[in-house]
Amino acid sequence: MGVKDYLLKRIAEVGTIHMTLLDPDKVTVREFRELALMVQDYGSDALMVGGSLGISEGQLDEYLSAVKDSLKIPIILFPGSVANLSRYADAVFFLSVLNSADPYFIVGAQVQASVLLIKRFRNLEPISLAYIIVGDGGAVGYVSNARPIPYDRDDIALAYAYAAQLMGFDMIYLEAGSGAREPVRPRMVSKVKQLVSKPLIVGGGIRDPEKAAELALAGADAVVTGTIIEEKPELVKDIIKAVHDGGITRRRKELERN
Ligand code: 1GP
Repeated sequence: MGVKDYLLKRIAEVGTIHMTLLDPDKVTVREFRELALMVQDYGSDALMVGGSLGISEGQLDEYLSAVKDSLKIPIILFPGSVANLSRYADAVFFLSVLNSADPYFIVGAQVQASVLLIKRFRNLEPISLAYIIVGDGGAVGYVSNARPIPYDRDDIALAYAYAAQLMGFDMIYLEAGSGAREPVRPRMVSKVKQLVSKPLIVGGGIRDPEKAAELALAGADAVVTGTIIEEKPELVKDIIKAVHDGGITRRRKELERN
């Protein structure tokens, strides 16, 4: 089964999946391996690997080859640049920063990456992703020259997400930015989810189980956490459980309504 199909299957099973983002720039190879195995043990559904500034292909290979054979969950690249590809991953989020003011981040980098995917990384499964930056935006908002959507402008987020669906992206990501002071608001998630049927990923600034559960209940199909594993690793297990419990509760309510 491909990685996209696996993610869709897990979303169908638990309502909301949890994905862990690890940035190889912030940890050693050994820490990377320990954290990846830990989150797999805690029930995280996939490992996303990347960062806004990015590391070289050689370094990435070193990190990923250290975990590849021990991980059962898929490794999905979350590239900050075209240099962040590795044959040791299973898939790559082929992302377009839809609300960047710079066409390079909407389609330019993707054209460059396509050449690499066709010629050098044929084993990587591309999953197209509309990446929409909200609120704080964090480093990725700055680096990709995004015009972040204000936290309370659900209407603008919905318009971007619906456009992404019409354009045929596989998945949509509402991103407040790594380490954001405030995550995307549940109200925005639920407004987008009412009209958009593509899997909706939410991340950035999620630091506690309560917030993670709120986002799952609001309609997120996937919740991503990154920074918390560096700040308070003891919370990660509860966050993953909160995501799954929130998703299952939402799924039950949906079934009761229909
Ligand atoms: C960033 O959404 C992810 O791309 C994760 O954000 O590091 O704040 O958890 P945090």
